[in-house]
Amino acid sequence: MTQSPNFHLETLAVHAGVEPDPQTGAVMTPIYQTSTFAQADVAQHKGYDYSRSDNPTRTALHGALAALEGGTYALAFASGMAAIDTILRLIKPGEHVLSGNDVYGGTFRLFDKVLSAYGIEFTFTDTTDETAVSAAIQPNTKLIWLETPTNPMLRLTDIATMAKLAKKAGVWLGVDNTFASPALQNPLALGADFVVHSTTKYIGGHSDVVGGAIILNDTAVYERLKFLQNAAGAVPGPMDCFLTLRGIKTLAIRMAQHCRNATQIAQFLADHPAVAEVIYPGLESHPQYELAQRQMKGPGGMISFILHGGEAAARLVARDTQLFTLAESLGGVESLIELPAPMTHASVADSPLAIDPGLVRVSVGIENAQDLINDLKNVLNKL
Ligand code: P1T
Repeated sequence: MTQSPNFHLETLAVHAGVEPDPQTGAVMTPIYQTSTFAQADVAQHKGYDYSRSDNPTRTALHGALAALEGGTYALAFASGMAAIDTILRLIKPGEHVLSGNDVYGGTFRLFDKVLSAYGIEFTFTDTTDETAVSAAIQPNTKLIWLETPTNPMLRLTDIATMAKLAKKAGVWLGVDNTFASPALQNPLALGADFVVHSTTKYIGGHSDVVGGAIILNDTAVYERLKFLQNAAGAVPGPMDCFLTLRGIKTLAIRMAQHCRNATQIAQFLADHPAVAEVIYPGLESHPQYELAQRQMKGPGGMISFILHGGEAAARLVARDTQLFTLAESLGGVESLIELPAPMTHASVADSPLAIDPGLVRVSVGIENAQDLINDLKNVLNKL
């Protein structure tokens, strides 16, 4: 497909990065399930020599990811954590990273338990507070890292404001856009230097593949990241790239349904007497409702809530729903429910980032909204 900045997301999701196979005309990108490629002569090949360095199915995925985020370059990884880890390899011992204080538990663990030991300094700050971020920037700061919306508190950071701040300080801004997906928010357009995704989530969309991605515009930094990726080797296999590409085709329509369903469910929860608090960027009660309206094309499919019955009630709800499966992860077509404190965010338990053990997080799928509401109602009415 001729790439055009004028195509809308729905069109890009179906076509971007994908061309009919030059050999056969196959409309779907083939799964080039090969580790290596024949060479005509020593070091003479058709652009591919070894699948850690590159693979045609991965190349197609790179094209799709770059187009979705409106970036020049994309790199696909074996997981979201591998993508984040590769960006952090741009930072040297003695340099400083300013991270949001409400990031995914695994991201916190990587920063605090792994990379700190290699001499990289981290400060965890509330990135919703511009003054706090300004004050936390140090002479050796190289990177500001944030999620918006955050996992699992669904706090929002004004990306454009952070980008201005980062530019003024001469530091990079990295945004983990996993919760919004490229359908709802494009951080590069707002001034971020890197966008990261756990493509395991909305981009893949079917809970059948683990993957990650970095999208960016800077050529020199891209070359360095590509070098690091090949040197360290956390690449996705061809089948994983194919599954992710296949998922991307329906990203736009899935996100629209996730948003519609979650909006109805958040309202239902807010009205239910067993529920003490609902956190959802699409509710006017969200403290950053106005920012959500301005920065996001939709409020997303993730909802967090707290019950009057606290942790005991939360555990019952998570155990007893039928359509909402009790499981980690998010962003798939099926609805999931979990308790971040003992599950996805167990790694922040003993830190200042610890999550209320009574917080319930749901990833609202694309099923019928009323069926999902009935499932929650059945359990909540028993509390
Ligand atoms: O699981 P992986 O593909 O490595 O992605 C890590 C990751 C990065 N960023 C965000 C915002 C994430 O939510 C995740 C993974 N999160 C879960 C598995 C979860 O259930 O929250």
